[in-house]
Amino acid sequence: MATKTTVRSNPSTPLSTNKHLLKWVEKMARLTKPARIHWVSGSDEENQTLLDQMVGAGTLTKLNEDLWPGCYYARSDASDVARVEDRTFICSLSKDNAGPTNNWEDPFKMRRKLKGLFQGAMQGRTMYVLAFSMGPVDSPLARIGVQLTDSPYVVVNMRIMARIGLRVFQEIDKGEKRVVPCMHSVGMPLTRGKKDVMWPCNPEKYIVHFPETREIWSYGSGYGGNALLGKKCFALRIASNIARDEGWMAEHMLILGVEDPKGEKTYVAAAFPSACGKTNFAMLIPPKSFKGWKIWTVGDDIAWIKPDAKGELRAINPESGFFGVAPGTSMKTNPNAMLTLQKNSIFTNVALTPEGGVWWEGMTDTPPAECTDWQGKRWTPAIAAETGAKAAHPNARFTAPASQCPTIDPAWEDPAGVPISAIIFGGRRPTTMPLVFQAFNWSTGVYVGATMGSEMTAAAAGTVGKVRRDPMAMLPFCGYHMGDYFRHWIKMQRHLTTTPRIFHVNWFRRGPAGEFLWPGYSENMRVLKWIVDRAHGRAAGRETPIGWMPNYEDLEWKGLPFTKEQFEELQAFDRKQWRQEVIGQEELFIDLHDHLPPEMVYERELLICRL
Ligand code: TSX
Ligand code: MN
Repeated sequence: MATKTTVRSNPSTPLSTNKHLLKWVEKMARLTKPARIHWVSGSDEENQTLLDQMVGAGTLTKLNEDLWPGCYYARSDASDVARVEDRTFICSLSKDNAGPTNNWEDPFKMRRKLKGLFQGAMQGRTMYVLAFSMGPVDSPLARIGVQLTDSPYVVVNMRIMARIGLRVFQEIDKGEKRVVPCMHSVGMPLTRGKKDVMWPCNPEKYIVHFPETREIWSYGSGYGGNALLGKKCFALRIASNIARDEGWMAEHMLILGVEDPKGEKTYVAAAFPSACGKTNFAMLIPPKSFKGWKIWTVGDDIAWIKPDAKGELRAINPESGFFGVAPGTSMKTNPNAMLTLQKNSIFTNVALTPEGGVWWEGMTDTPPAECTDWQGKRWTPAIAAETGAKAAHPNARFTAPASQCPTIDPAWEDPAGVPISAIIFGGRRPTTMPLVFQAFNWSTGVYVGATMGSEMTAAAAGTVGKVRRDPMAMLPFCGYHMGDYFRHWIKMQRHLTTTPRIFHVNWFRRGPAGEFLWPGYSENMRVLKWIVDRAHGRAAGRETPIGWMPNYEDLEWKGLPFTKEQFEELQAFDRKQWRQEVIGQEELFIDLHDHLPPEMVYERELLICRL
C-alpha cells in the first residue's frame, strides 16, 4: 500500500542526533551566518521544492516536459566554468607530503585565510546540511561526508551524483563511520537586501584539502568538481589519502563488465587522461558481429578498489550518477549516454533551443536553426561560422542518474563490489604507442601507468607534439606525493593473491597523412576481447621489448575489414620513437626523484636494456 508522505514543516529541525555533527553545524553557522539552516532529507518533495525555487530565482530553466521530462537547465557565470587547478591546495603539515605536482600551503596559515573568507559568507542565504555516502550506503567500502553549502544547485546535483539525505544521517547516527566534513560557499553573501544573481560565485576561489584531518573547504565556485565535493575532492583527493593509509586504492577509473556469449562476466577498470572518451568506453556497444557479447557499465569516472578476504581486488563506483562532458556526445558516439540523460537530468552551460530543449556541438549532424548559447546570447549556425562562437561551452555538462543507463550493470550497487581482472591505461598518442600491449607483470604495469600521458592538441598552449604526462590520470587528483603514490601501487601487490593483468591502449594513433589508423568506438570491443582472454590466460601474443602484443590472428576480425598490413602499422614498434619516449618519461621522474620507489628506476633501466 502506498504511504502518504508529508512535507516536513520545518527543515531546520536536525535530522541527526550525532553530537559532533550538531556541534560542527552550529559552529559553522556561527562563522558563516546563514539566514536559515536546512537539513536535506533527500525526499522527492524536497527536491521538487528546491528545483521550483531555483526556477523562480532564474538559476534554473525547466525544459519542455514532453521532450525532456524532469530535466533542468543552468547557465553558470562565464568565469566559473571548470575546475581551477591553480586554486586547488593540498594543505598537509609537511610540504614534502603534497609533492611537487600539488599546490601546497601551510595548514595553519590556510585555516586563518579560510576563516576570513567564510566569515559571514552565507549571510542572507540558506545553509544546506547535506549528508552523502560515496558508495552504496550498505557497502563496507562506502565512506560518508557532510557538505555544508549555500548552493541549492549543489544540493540537486549531489542528489544525482551521490546517495544523500535521511538514510545517510541514519548511518552517521550508528556512529561506526568517520564523517568527512566538507565546507562550501559560493562566496557571495546577500548583505543588506542585496539582490541575488543567477549564478552567484566569487572571483577569488579556493579548493582546499586537509589530508591529515580529512577535511575539505571550497570557496568561490559553484561549478562541478569545485563544488560537488563528494566527487574529485573527496572520492579522489581525500580518499587517495585514506586508501593509502588503509591499504586500498582510490582511482580515476571507469569500471565495466564484459559478458561473453556463454554468460561469463569479466570486469576491468580503466584510466585515461581527459578527452580520450572514458564515458564512451564505459558505455561501449559491441559491433553487430559480436553476437551474444555485452558490455555492462559500473562507473565512468571513479573506482574505489580494495583486496577482499581472498586477496582479490574488488571495486565499487562511489558515485551514483554521471557528470559528463556534453559536447561530442551523440547517438553515434554514445547512444547509452544519450538514453541516460533523456530524463531527470540537469544540464549546465549547454545551449537552449526555442522548443525548450538542449543542444550542444556534436549532438546532431545539423545544428538547430537558432538557439540561446551558454552565455544567454542568440546563436545561429551563420553567427557561428562568422565569429566561431560555440553554442555550448566546451566543458558543458550533463548530470544524469546512473540507474537510467541502459547498460548499467546488475551488480553496480553490490556492496561487495565487482572483481577486477584487468587494469587498462591509455592515452591520446598520435605516434609511438601501439593499439594495445600487455605489461609483463605488476611492477612493469605500474611503470606503464606512471608514465602514461596524452599528446597536446591545443594549439593555444603552444606545445603541440609534446606529451603531457598524467600518471594513472591522477595528476590533478592525487592528494599526496605522486612518488609515494607509485610506491603504494607497487606495495598493493603484497595484499593480492592474484594481481590483475595490466594493459596499455591507444585508440588515437595516426598515419603519415594524419589519419586515424583505428576506427575506435564499438570496434574497441576487439581489443577488449583480447584483454579479457589474456586476463584468463587463453589468448596468444608475442613478446616485444615493451610487453606482450597480439598477433593479427589473435584478434577477432569478423565484421571489420582490417588487413594484416593495417594492423601491423597500428602495432608497429619503432625503436627510434621509443628511445625518445623513455627520455620523455624521465622528465616527470626527475621532479619526483626523492620519493620515487626504486622499482620505477629499475623498470626504466630494464626497458632501456630491452630497447
Ligand atoms: O570516445 C572515443 N573513443 C572511445 C570509444 C569507445 N573517441 C572520442 C574521443 C573524444 C572524447 C574517439 N575518437 C575514439 C574512441 O575510440 N577514436 C577516435 C578517433 C576517431 C575519430 C573519428 C573516426 C575514427 C577515429 N572516424 C572514422 O573512422 C570514420
Ligand atoms: Mn574525471
